Parts: sequence; C-alpha cells; structure tokens
Amino acid sequence: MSINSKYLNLFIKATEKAAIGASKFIGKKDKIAADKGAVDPMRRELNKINMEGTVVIGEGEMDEAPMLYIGEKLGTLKGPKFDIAVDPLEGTKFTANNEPNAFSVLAIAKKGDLLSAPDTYMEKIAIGSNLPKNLLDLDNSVEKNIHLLANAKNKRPSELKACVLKRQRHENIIKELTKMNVKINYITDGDIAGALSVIGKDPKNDIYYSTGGGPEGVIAAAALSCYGGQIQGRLVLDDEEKIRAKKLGIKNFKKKYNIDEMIKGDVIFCATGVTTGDLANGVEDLGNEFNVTTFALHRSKKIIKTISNIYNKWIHFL
Ligand code: FBP
Repeated sequence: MSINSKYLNLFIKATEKAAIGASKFIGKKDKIAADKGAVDPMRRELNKINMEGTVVIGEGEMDEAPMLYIGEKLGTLKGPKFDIAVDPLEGTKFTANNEPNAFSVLAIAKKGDLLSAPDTYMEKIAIGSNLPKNLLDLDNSVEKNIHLLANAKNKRPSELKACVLKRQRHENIIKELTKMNVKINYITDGDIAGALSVIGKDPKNDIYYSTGGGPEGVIAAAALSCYGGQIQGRLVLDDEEKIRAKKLGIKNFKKKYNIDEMIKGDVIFCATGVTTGDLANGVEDLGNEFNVTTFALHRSKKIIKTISNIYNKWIHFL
C-alpha cells in the first residue's frame, strides 16, 4: 500500500524546520546544542501531522529524552500508522565545525515496513541501481565483492571507486581495496551521504564499504530503495546492545539485512541541508528569511526532486 502523496510536504516541513534550528549552531563548536537545535523543531512539526507515528529508528532508546527516541509516538494520533526513522542532525561535527554535508533527515513508511533497530553500529555495503539483486555479501572477502561488482559493471577493479569512512576499524577493507587498485574516496563522517554516493546520474562512487551507524544504514536504505540501489547491513552488537535489540524483536543477532528487509514497502525520504553538501544546499540566512533546500524522494510516486522554500523569520521563528 502506498503513502498518500500529501504527506510528503508535511514531512519536508519537519526536516526544513529542523535544519533551520540546527543552522543557528553552525561553527559554534557545540555538537550537542546543534543536535538539540534540530530535535525540538522536528518533534514539534511531526506532532502537528495527522498520523499515528512511531519512531523505529531514533537517536537513542526510551528514557533518553530530549532525543527523538525509539518507541516515541508522534503526530496527533489521528490518521494512518507510520514507522518513522529520524536523524534530526546527520553531521553534528560538520555543523559544529562549519563543514559541508550536515543535514536533517527523515524516512517514513507504513507501520511494519521499516526495520526497527537499536542505535548501534552496522556493517554496510551499498551499490547503485541496475545490478543483479543481492550481488554482494558481507561474508564475502572484500576481494570477492570487488570482483563481483567489477564483472557486473563490466569494468576492471582498478576502474572502480569506493567510498570508505575513515576509521581505524576499516584497516582491512582499505588494505584489500588498495591491493586491488580500487580508488578510495574517504569521508570523515556522514555515512548516509557516503552510502548515497553510489546513486544518481553520475555517481561519485561504485560502492560504499564501511561500518557506521545502524540508524544511518536504514535511512540510507530508504533513499537507495527509491533509486533501485542496494544495501546489505548487519548490526554490530555487544552484550548490552543484544539485550536492547531483543526488546525490539531482533532474534538473530548475526542477521544480514538486504534492502527489502530494511524497507518493506513504500517510503518517503527527505533531507534538508544544514551546511551545503552532496545532497542539498545548506540553510541560507537572507536577513528576514531563511532559504532551505530539500532532497525529497517518494518511492511509489517515483518522485525524486530537490526543492527550495523560504521561511519568513518573524512569522515562523519568533
Ligand atoms: P552524528 O552526526 O550523529 O554525530 O553521526 C555522524 C556519523 O559520521 C554517521 O554518519 C556515522 O554513521 C557515524 O557517525 C559513525 O560513527 P563513529 O564516528 O563512531 O565512527
């Protein structure tokens, strides 16, 4: 069943307001304040929508208010039931340091259609569209995955580009990619944009290969599913996290989730830029107004668009 298209604009409004909220903290060296600057307006906007929303991917779990926590109910509680994945500020460091690629993001699906996962790490491999289904596997060696991808793309491994999150834990991935002469484009943070760098008209990368946040994995899956891209993810759980995962209904802690298991039906994705980046331009302060730009997708309606809106400061933010 598809989501009524009238909801797209309502959800866009939530990421727009969150992005404006976070933008006040650009360059202020305070990650926590920037995050809160996004969370509060996002929650306020979502609570105006006629829906029975539940956060299934959030910033933490119950008792961790003021975050938008997993299990939190959103909306007027009158209307359709939605699962909501939130990352009010993806790129808290980017915002604090006035660096590119910070944005506010949401993914929404009908109840039961989004993977509900704790706020832990996830191993991920993402690739673009027009490739054989479930082509790659986290249990394959890096070498095998690269050969499979190269063959499917009719390229040599040395012609492939991989995006990797620059972390010590990726030493082996980097070693293997380097051995095969795959060009590596590193990111320092922000692996939603990293995973999405494999889609679009002229993708920057052929593969995203790293372990980052689990919430970011599910949110990236939402956008990838609108493009026919693919992602496989596996949660990385310590003993305490296994208890949390169990409470969310996860029984197999080693399960590899393919995109259809993370996003089971129609989905809406919106990302509004805080600082200018690969997905959208950042919030522009025009004096009396803010100009905001959102990258918005609606899978069943085949909507892929970038839209800008103006908010008068005195009407909306006094
Ligand atoms: P925040 O904006 O929530 O700080 O997340 C930034 C981020 O880079 C994510 O994009 C990524 O999934 C995660 O942090 C990686 O975590 P870590 O910095 O612990 O490796």
